[in-house]
Amino acid sequence: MNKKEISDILEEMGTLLDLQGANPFKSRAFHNASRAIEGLGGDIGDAVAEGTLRQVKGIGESIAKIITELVNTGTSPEYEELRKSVPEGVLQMLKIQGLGPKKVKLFYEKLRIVSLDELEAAARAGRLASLEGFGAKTEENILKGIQAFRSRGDKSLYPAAEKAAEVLLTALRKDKGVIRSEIAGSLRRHKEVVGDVDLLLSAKDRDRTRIMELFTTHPDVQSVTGSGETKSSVVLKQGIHCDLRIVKDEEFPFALNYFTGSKEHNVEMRSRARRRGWSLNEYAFSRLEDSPAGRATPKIPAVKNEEDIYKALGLSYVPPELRENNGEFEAAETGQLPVLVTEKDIKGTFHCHSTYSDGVNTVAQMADAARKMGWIYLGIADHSKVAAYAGGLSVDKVKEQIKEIDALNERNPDFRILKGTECDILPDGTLDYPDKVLALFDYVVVSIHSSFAMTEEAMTRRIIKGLKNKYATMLGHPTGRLLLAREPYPVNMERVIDAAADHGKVIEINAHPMRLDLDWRLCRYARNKGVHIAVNPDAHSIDGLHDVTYGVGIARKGWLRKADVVNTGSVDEVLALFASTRRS
Ligand code: DGT
Ligand code: CA
Ligand code: CA
Ligand code: ZN
Repeated sequence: MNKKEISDILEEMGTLLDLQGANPFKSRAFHNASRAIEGLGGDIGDAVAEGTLRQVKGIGESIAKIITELVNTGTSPEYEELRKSVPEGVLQMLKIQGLGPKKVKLFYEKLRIVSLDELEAAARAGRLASLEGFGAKTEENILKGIQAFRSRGDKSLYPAAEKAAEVLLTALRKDKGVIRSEIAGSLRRHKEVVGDVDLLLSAKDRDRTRIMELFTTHPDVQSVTGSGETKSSVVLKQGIHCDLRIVKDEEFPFALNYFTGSKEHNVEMRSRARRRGWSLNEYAFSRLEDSPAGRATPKIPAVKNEEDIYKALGLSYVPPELRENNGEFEAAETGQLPVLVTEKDIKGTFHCHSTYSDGVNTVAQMADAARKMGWIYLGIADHSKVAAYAGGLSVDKVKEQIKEIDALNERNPDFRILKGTECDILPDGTLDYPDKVLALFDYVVVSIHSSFAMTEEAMTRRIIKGLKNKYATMLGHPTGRLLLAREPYPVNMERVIDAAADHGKVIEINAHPMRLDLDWRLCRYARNKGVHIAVNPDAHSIDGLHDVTYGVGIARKGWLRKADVVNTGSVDEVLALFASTRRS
């Protein structure tokens, strides 16, 4: 164990003692010791071995004993004991802004709250206000704090990371010394959540220091966690971590390739280079001393951009989204990489809400916005009747909406509003409207919004039963996950996809940045089974329509081509496909 680890454990022990309501002198001793260790010069192992711990100010006999145990064995009985006394989730609550041990202790002891989820539910229900000194305002602040903690976490949702990257890059590009610049890392690979943002640029050596300073002093930067000539790291005000690397321009393609990753992709790139007798790193190709190809080592070709690196290795250019060592090398070797769907291919979308249920814009406003985006159709799929909390539609309302849409369509023959519903799959797998109502729609999105607590087997059967309904067209947000906030419900997605294939049903990629569900890892499986995918924004407003872009990113990451995505088709093609889903 190193100094940092020991210091963290002492700090945690102090906090655990606070939570237990122990003698404040005792807990303070641990907090003090933690700081003393953090600031200790030299090696902690040496201090233990030489028996000099007691000479450190702030470290008494009992804490010296604990540190010795930690260094020698990696743990200490006293620490283990303390940890057992307080549930994990209670410690997590301390990470919420404004919550210290005193308040958390109250929640835990008076209300038996032992996790963030429970704390959130209690704040929502107004149960915290029953405690002395708490009111609606504190509850509101706690909810805000929980939300901030979740969006921060260790990771960021894609749009927040993308926005941060673009703001920084735009600022840096104003410097005349910047030659090339690019987003790298998981963001460039279009992962659904991003750990840290990686930025890369090329510049002459003499310009580096100035550009680095531009980065570390940017107004969005909250703290600088590392700074050097070629790499700096910062934490932004929104809590997002960001690395900037500056390389020479001739190194740029290699650095871009390396820092785009993934690690697994890089490993395979390197091993393919080795087989040619070259080494490959973030700066260049070079000749291996002990080349397996011996004298026959091919000459290293000139590299001007990333394409040249792939070409040199006998590969076609691999789009960043596919760089997960997930079959892209085999495909790139044989010229079989897919031509990926693009945003320009999208002609409309299907899963959108209006003021009839919980949307904020009218059907006409939504359609108008879609037309302005260059689309030729828009599907409105409001909630079904059981979803009362979301303004689910009665059968009368359904008929009223259908009439309104028919009238709008008659007035605007150049644009088609499609009549859909987002119909709940009830716990027993039946749908929330009877068949004769479902038959009124052009299509039916079936989804789950309640009764999540089921076994995987029961949930899988429930979804398959709902999807198999003659009138079901497509499955909405298949796992119910909310990225960085709510886990998926238990469901065997392979079996659901198999059922969709057997019954000719569509599955959506819900493009809302917190969902991105169907997961990209399953898209190719679905595609290979012949399942069509719809990219749906689940828009509750005009702005929400633009989320389609995130869904297209996920479709690309899932190897989908234009023909695999339903909403690249014309109105007639879409309606024909929808009709075909009712045959089974
Ligand atoms: P993240 O930030 O966790 O969402 O994921 P990445 O992929 O952005 O990971 P990050 O920021 O740690 O590193 C950026 C890229 O740098 C990564 O995708 C591949 C490359 N890289 C980093 N560490 C290693 C390594 O140890 N080996 C190899 N081959 N590549 C690495
Ligand atoms: Ca990263
Ligand atoms: Ca990084
Ligand atoms: Zn929904």
